[in-house]
Amino acid sequence: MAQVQRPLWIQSQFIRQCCPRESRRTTRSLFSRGRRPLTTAAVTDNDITRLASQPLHPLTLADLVRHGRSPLTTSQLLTSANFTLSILPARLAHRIQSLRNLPFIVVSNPHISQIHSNYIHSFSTLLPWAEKEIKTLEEEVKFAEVMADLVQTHANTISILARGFLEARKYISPDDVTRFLDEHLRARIGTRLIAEQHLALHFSSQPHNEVMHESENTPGYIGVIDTNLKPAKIVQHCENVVGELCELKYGVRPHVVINGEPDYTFAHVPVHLEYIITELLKNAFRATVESGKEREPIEVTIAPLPEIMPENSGQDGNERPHITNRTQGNEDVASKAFTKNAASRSAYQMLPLAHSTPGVTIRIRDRGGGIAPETLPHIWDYSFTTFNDDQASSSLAGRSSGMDALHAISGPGGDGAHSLAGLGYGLPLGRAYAEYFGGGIAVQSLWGWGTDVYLSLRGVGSVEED
Ligand code: ADP
Ligand code: K
Ligand code: MG
Repeated sequence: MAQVQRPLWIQSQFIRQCCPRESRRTTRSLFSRGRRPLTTAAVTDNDITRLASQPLHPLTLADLVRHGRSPLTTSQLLTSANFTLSILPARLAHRIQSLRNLPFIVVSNPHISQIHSNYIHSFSTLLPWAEKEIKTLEEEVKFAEVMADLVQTHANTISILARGFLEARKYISPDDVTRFLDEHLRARIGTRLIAEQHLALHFSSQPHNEVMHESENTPGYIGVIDTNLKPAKIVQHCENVVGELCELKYGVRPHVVINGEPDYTFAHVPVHLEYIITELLKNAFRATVESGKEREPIEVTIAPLPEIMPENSGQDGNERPHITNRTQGNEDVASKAFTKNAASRSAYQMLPLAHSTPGVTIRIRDRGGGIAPETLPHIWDYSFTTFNDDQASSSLAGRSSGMDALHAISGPGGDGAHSLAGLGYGLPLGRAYAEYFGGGIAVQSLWGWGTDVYLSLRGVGSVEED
């Protein structure tokens, strides 16, 4: 297909955020090449109301992988761009409205209002495109710049929101915060995924690209989905990252033993898995060291799920697959957490393909003493933490808008990744990622002994069956 020159900054930023770690090859010099300003339009309340009144298109995995078969043709790339464009303005308008529905004193908080401004900015860059059709590759390049800007603008959201709601906690109940954040962050997962998917296709359409690593064009990747993702490899990588944080904080680190079926691979979004596993390992490492058990290994068991019974593999994205005996014990625990509030979450879940692969349960078992009974009911609340207040605010310190862009981005959760604990977002946001593709997280505490966390993930395709 024809090739069009595009600014390098979008490549470098995109690679940092979306691509699997082994394929990132960014250099600081790429960042210094400057970005050209995007065309924006003044945003009126009328624009927001008009676009927010459009129904939210329920996403299916088929939508996501439809345009991603290689070799990608020009028409597929344009179709992907137009599909992305048909989805995003309404989604951003909904987010803006939802922010405006918070109590006025909460939206006036400088951090929350920063998030509102970020949305208005992104909305203003999309507005010139809304209700138009992208017909040429030149237009597609400009649109890809808008997508890269969108992904970049919202990279720091988690810590900014965390700080904002911490400061505004006098004016809004924890339940209301959790309700808002749960919807907001789940919607954000989908919005980023759509933008990132189009960007990945955009880059993969350029086979001789000097900055792209070969894996973006490697069979096995469909945009940001790795169809040969090996959970054991992600666990090893996250063990190193979390181990460093742990050693920095406590001077010691426990080690991880992986068992079960470490060779298992399935189709999933690597950065999502990386986020979840990092958060679960952080919790396990912290508990293990704080209870003085750093010599006890953390055991990670990779247990592929057996076949899904066809009658329960429904299209509503909501039902857990029915699992046969082999992991029945685990499944009872996992499904308990999964079904809680499932109905209210479904609007922001990806609907699976009819024949999604069964997936895997990953059990993370630590000897860190378990979770106190009085703590247990709160662990899923955003911003609930047993890290003490000083530690919690130092986890946030210096980590908001002023942060150097080079350090700001560390996967889909963004910037909460630099400390071992303290935001209180690890479990609820990890669960939101797991549920996005129909999985879940369940926690089983043995108070006085340790904790088992069951992360169930459904494979995201059988993409050939679309
Ligand atoms: P944070 O780690 O920032 O505190 P999380 O949402 O990850 O936030 O966890 C919330 C709380 O749940 C933790 O503060 C801790 O009290 C408890 N918790 C989570 N995982 C474990 C574990 N493996 N062992 C003991 N307590 C845990
Ligand atoms: K929490
Ligand atoms: Mg945590």
